[in-house]
Amino acid sequence: MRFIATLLLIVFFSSKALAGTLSVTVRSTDGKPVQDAVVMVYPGGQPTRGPITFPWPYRVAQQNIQFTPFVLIVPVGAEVAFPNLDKVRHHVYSFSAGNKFELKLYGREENRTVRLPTAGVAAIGCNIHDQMVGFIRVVDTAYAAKTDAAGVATISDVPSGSVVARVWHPYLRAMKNEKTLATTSVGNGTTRETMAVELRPQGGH
Ligand SMILES: [Cu+2]
Repeated sequence: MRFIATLLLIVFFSSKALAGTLSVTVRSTDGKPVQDAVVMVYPGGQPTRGPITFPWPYRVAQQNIQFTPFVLIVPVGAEVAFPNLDKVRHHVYSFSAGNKFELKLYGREENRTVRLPTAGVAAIGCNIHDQMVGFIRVVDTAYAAKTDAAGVATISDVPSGSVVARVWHPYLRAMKNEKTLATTSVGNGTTRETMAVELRPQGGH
């Protein structure tokens, strides 16, 4: 009995220790790399229990009459900062269900923070400048990353085993702007996947 218990513990801890990297390349149907796609990985199909932290700042600056970055990933419940680095004032808002907010006109060097309580999307705009468009993807998994200029997102330390992986982009032509990746498992080392997506014309939001 004790032997079996010990064996089970060894199996449990060794399987916990195994982790791999998932590298996803997102391309448009005409073969071009798609930047700013968000890849979300759910080990065992489950959201992360407990606190989630990412190494990048939870921050959307207003600079040169634009939101920077265009797409930001934050964990559910995160406090997001909205510093205004412009000389003009901005009036930032989101009408997205579950993550609505409004930051009344505020000026240069001023900062505001907002808590985003709901997993999903906060599409942000500015009441003064219609061309200002940005997106915050609020996630309930610790395993998420954004594609770079080459269309590649790399997610490391994903526990080995079966996973559900989803790709989201604000202009992805699909229900909820999201597609599920065919990959069903991550092993040791790097698992590489490619997804082709159809995007709506830029600015067609
Ligand atoms: Cu503005």
